[in-house]
Amino acid sequence: MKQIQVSKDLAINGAAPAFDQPLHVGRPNIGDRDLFMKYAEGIFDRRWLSNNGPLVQEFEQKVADYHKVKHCVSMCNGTVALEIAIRALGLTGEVIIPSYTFVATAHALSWQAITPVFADIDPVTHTLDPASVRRMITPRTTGIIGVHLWGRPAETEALQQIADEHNLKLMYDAAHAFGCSSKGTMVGNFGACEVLSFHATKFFNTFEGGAVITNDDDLAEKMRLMRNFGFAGFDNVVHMGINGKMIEIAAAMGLVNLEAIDHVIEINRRNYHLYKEALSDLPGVSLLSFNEEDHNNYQYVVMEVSEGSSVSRDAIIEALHAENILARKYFWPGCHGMKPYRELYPHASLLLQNSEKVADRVVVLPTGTTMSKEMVEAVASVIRVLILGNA
Ligand code: T4K
Repeated sequence: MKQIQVSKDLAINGAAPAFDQPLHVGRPNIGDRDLFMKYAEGIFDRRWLSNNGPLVQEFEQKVADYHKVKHCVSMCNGTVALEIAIRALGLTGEVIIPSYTFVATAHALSWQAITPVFADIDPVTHTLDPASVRRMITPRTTGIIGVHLWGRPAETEALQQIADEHNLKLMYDAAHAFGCSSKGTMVGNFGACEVLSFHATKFFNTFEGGAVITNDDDLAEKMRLMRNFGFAGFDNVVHMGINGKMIEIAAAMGLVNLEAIDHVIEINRRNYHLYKEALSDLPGVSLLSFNEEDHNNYQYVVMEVSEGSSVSRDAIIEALHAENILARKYFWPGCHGMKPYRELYPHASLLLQNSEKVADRVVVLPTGTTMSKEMVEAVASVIRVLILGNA
């Protein structure tokens, strides 16, 4: 790795990239490989590969305990988990979601012929603005899906109040929020149910995977049946269903990564604070903060670039990519700006001004166990050079 000191050292000025290999946002964290191999041997010995195997059951119990909820219904990925939760809750017609989220939140509804209606976000928290949610309610609305974006819980009390007043179902896309809490209550205990993602790029992964966590016995039972084609025992199909099952080898990865979770969070926390310290005095640049009194997983380091910055957000991304730092502008341009939804809602941006503003500001920086202290410092110094060199 090259030392970066002055602006002419940047790759966009003709120098070699700061890093020989690309630094990715979402590089997987992988726990003890020997333990994983032991689990794999057990799977082969038992010849039980899928369909609610013993590792899946053990994994579900541990994830439920971790979040202090009654049920964890594991699934093959977070998107299918969303789809099953939406169907099990009986959502139809229109469902209100933020536009500023990963597109899977919207797709999970559209895929089932339910209309996603985009509400705006709070520009500070990046989560659903309850006032905007209220404005989007129509006679066709059946539910709200809040998103705990970046692992920071949405405004759960205000959303529950709206749902209760209008007799709407409330659930959460908690894909980013494994292990997070709000005012001391663990994610999993808000709304009717909450959906986790264990995708490779999440700080906690099962290769691919997801789950719905809930305290509702009937809902959990229904989702267990739905993820297995609706079968309630041999030959007896009682629900519309799909194949949404988690496989044993994914659960093995989950059990291994659960052992490593404290270590991963500690590294993420360290990296976040290193970035924060190094970038805090830069004009026009700020890092999204976390409530340190709650549980956070710090899996996304979100830098916001405002008008006061000497370099635009897109120019920063371009310069970082030239240095082999593959920062991302998640979740630009917002779902309403993506082709399947842009054509449905040509005037949506009039109602989604905060979403558009935030989508134009965000740069997500690499973190996780593959990022050493020195690497984080080097990424931060590239950003410093870029901003201060152009001020
Ligand atoms: N709701 C929300 C709010 C979500 O953010 C997501 C997923 C979902 C629902 C749906 O959950 P899942 O169905 O995915 O379980 C990635 C992930 O694919 C996606 O899971 C995630 N959100 C989203 C935020 O990020 P992309 O399009 O950014 O993926 P990609 O291929 O560009 O990979 C990201 C970076 O990670 C790249 O720089 C490469 C690196 N990478 C990736 C993989 C898979 C690795 O280094 N190793 C790997 O194995 O969507």
